[in-house]
Amino acid sequence: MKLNRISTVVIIGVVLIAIGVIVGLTANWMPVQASAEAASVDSLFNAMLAIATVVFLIVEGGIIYSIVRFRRKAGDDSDGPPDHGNTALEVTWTAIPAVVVFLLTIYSYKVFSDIQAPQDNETVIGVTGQQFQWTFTYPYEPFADLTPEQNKAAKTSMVSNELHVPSGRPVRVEITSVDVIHGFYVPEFRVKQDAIPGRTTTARFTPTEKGIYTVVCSELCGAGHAQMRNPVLVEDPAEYDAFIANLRSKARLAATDPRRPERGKQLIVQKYPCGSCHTLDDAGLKGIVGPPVNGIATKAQNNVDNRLSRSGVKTAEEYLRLSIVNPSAYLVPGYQDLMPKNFGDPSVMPEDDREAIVNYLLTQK
Ligand code: HEC
Ligand SMILES: [Cu+2]
Repeated sequence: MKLNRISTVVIIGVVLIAIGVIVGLTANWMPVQASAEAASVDSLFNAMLAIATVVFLIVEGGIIYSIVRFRRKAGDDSDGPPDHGNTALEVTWTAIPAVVVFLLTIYSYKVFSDIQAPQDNETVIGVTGQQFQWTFTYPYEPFADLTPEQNKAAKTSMVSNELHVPSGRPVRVEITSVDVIHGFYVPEFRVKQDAIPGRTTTARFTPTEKGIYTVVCSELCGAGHAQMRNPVLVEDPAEYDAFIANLRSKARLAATDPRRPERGKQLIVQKYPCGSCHTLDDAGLKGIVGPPVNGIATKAQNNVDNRLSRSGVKTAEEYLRLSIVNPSAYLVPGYQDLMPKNFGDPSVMPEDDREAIVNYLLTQK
């Protein structure tokens, strides 16, 4: 009888483990593996999935078995027998999971430290999270013929809202946020790292699969969280170098005449998150959280809704500047006070950027 029960338990155990292994080996729930690190993350995930499958079957199977086997007989209104536990059983069901969790800890730590290990010749790209857009800052080599100030200005223009990365070269991203906590997440790379204001976090990956992916935000960060998606382009190293060269020539132009309206347009589209809230046809922005800014210069000049007088300014230019640095000073009727309050901070938006944007908006008649 006893032997019989033991062999039943062993057979059930073997069958459940076999099912777990099959699920772990055949599950294909992840998107394409576009980085060198993806395979080891997937192996870890599948190992956990196999174990979770066995646990799930034991727990759910036990519940269903007990519901059927120990169902109350008709007319039996007696209490169940008092039960004071079973020490051997409790030790077993504590010890086995403890060992499993311990092994998984070692395995996960190994995978994590392998993929975070520094590599030679890393391409370092800055990542900034901001309600509601990612911006990427690329490496800058100073121009020999520019003054230090001009080089400084050019450096702040090495930004894009597209993440371009060279296939086959190791990349390190240095991530931060200027407002709330965001999460830098590229599922195809199996990379996910929090973006924390006042701190720099890092993540490493080596892109391997050419293509266009998406970096999303994995922390609920406000009204436009779901729009916080930017393209990721894995390119041939030569294409990537051409992208950098192009950014560099734009940065050079920005350094010598930083307040040009065309630069303002470029900043609105590429550097600042205006498009996640505003519609502006001229720049291709399609946000709906804030008012459309088509024809904003004319609206401001004509003092529509008394916006100039009510915000205490005289000219359209002053009004537009105030709308950016102190959005709460005057609220456009029908809209809430949702615009970011940190554009007045020069570390978030340098003066030249702000003036270029104002100059650009003044062209929107
Ligand atoms: C998180 C959403 C959000 C972002 C990002 C945002 N805005 Fe706004 N913006 C608003 C809202 C909401 C209003 C209306 C309330 C108010 O007037 O402050 C507004 C108002 C404005 C106005 C006044 C419009 C009018 O009709 O008078 C201007 C100009 C403006 N934003 C420009 C910008 C620029 C430039 C950027 C990017 C640097 C930007 N906004 C980014 C939400 C946003
Ligand atoms: Cu976010």
